[in-house]
Amino acid sequence: MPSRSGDAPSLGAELGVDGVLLKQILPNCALHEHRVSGDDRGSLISLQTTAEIPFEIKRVYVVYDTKPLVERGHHAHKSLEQWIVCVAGSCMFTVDDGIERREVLLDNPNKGLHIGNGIWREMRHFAPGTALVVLASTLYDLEDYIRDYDDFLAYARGEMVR
Ligand code: T46
Repeated sequence: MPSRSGDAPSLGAELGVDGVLLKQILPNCALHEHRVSGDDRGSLISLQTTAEIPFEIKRVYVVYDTKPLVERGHHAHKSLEQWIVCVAGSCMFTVDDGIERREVLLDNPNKGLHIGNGIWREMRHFAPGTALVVLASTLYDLEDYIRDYDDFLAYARGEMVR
């Protein structure tokens, strides 16, 4: 269930010890700044469970070869938490917990968007060459998806959905 309906939030104060909170976007969604290790050879960002990522990473996927005029997402997850890094290009995320809807621009690998459970997300305005690396807290599970917005609103209110 979404965290605001009574369960403990899946993110927040318990965020990894090295995490720097840039902005709390929704109670269960936040933008963080990564520590960048740079030298004259270039830059490196390391993300580890418990150090930066406040969940065990069970899956990693990459979204790339994105098209400027398409939209992705348009779903929520019942349980899944994700940490999203835009490693090239930029795109706009819309996140929505059923009460508030916010937009977040991901345009630099030094930002990490932590989306907790029970958040509707949409992605659009992909710049050419955009690539997202997504760290996920669970294995791929089609049953975890809520794809209908009205079902999502019902879920956010604590009602049962299919
Ligand atoms: C999310 C946003 C940010 C797999 O086979 N394994 C996987 O782990 C995933 C995530 C997807 N797929 C397949 C399922 C579809 O045939 O890859 C295809 C595209 O997936 P989808 O339409 O779900 O992609 P997005 O970009 O709309 O959403 C994805 C994630 O599914 C979602 O959890 O939060 O990225």
